Amino acid sequence: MAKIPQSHPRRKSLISRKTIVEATKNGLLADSAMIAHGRGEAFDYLLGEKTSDIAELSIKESAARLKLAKNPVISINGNTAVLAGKALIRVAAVLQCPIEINIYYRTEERMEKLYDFVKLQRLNVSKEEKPKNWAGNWEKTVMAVKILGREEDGRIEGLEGPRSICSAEGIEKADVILVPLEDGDRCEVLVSLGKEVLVVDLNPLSRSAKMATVTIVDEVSRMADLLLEYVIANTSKEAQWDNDAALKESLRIISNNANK
Ligand code: PTJ
Repeated sequence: MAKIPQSHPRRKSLISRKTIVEATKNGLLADSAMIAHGRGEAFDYLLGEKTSDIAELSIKESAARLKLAKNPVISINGNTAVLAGKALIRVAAVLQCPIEINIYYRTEERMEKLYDFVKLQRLNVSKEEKPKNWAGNWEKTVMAVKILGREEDGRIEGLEGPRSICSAEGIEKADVILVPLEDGDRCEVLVSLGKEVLVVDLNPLSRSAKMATVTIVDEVSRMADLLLEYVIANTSKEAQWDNDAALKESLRIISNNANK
């Protein structure tokens, strides 16, 4: 694949594309991963390829809820692992919560490949400098992050077949779940089970965006870096979070950009 010049105005987007293409070749992603990514790209383009004020507020709210949770978990699928896996491992380390690999198009082969991939990401993150404003033994804390998902010993009540499979120690037990690029049905069921579901989705019109407790309408790797800052900082949750109003604000931004 051709080298992307440093000066290219859409360099980050092209690098993400390259990451998705290479991860597909390596068998980490679902067949439809590129379609999902392309849809995300289109919305990101309309959003101006930057974190909006409302997205930042949703990230802050999500950070506060994850910090208040008794059993938080970060669920990652194929696209999320390759685009934002390392950043979300940093977040999990600060929160001292597990990462659960939970994939929609579940095959044992993909699960094993993703497990090895995320395990290597964890090792690499453990060797990094500790994040700014965070105190403690970074290497030990990162290596203590559990990577769940392979054990398949939990079930999501209300879902049938492979979609119901989860980890008993992860999603089944969790009270607050951060789940980027979630599917609408599962999001609805998780909310109906009384869990707080924090979704990341560039499409403010998707069913999952509408069903979630808090929707972060932002690109997953961009938001993950900011989420790390907010889980380290002292943040408090809003007295009342109006997710519909937040989604309307993202739609207003898209419409404004389209009319420029
Ligand atoms: O790894 P698996 O098997 O769990 O499969 C993952 C995909 C993403 C292929 C699967 O969940 C899927 O098909 O998802 P959908 O139904 O296409 O939904 C993906 C949603 O994520 C769409 O609404 C996109 O706009 C959004 N999206 C895509 N890329 C990004 C994104 N949102 C945030 N950041 C992105 N990079």
